[in-house]
Amino acid sequence: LELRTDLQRAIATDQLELHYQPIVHLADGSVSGFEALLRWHHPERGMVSPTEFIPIAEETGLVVPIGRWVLREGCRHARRLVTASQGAAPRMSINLSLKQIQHSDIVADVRDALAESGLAPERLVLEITESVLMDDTDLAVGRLRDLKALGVGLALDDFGTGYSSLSYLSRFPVDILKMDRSFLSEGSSPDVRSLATAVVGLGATLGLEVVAEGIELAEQWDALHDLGCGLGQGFLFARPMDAEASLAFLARTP
Ligand code: G
Ligand code: G
Ligand code: MN
Ligand code: NA
Repeated sequence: LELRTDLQRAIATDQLELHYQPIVHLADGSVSGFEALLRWHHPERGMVSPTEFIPIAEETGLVVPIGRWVLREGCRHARRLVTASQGAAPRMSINLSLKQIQHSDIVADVRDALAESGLAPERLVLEITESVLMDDTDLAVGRLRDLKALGVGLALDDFGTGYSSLSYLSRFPVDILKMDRSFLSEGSSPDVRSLATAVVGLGATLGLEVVAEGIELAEQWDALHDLGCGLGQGFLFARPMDAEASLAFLARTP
């Protein structure tokens, strides 16, 4: 497809941009950090979603330079947010794809992005999905251990949607579970609620932080806080926003 050729040009011509969505403490709504979400402003098609172009980037290998750009830009902006913050310094979460972990020198890329930005490693969280854990286990375990050794945090994204068994959790050095938003989609349905309860309990048992994704309603916030879920993300708190807006958000939401 022509999107492939266009994607090659996207980095060089400044068509990529990161937006940032806050992750908040459910106790009081204060900011814990932000998740960087990639946006592509295509010259003719307008905004192209990452769900559309990340698979193309993976097939073509473009995910390596794109991912490297995301790491550099995300860390650079995170450093600005840390400098601007009045309270606890916010963390930055960055999504990594399977191909990035397999085919790039991801450890060097992360180390370089940290060094270049001056961001403290513990302020960076790398989000991976269960597919990373399942695909090539030995390679993935090795890479994740090397990343952990840099001092960054690791989050398991979309947790609960894949096929990974609980045994993965003991083999991979994960710090954070991001509970998929499908666990909240039925709102107050008892089944969904009991699944969310199970994930929060699992996090507590294993000493992992839990982030509930996709919170859209005040009742969901209340229910999750009552369950003991520490962190949340969703349209109720804020939609993904551009870099300047994220600085303003941090300034008014300590
Ligand atoms: O951002 P939503 O805004 O539409 O993101 C859609 C999907 O794209 C999510 O699953 C998200 O994890 C993924 N995504 C967003 N930004 C990035 C990125 O920088 N790298 C990778 N690999 N995936 C991303
Ligand atoms: O897979 P990942 O968790 O990285 O995807 C993040 C995606 O979730 C982004 O596309 C983001 O825009 C979307 N998102 C964030 N908050 C909400 C929400 O409250 N509701 C819905 N429907 N999507 C959300
Ligand atoms: Mn994510
Ligand atoms: Na997710």
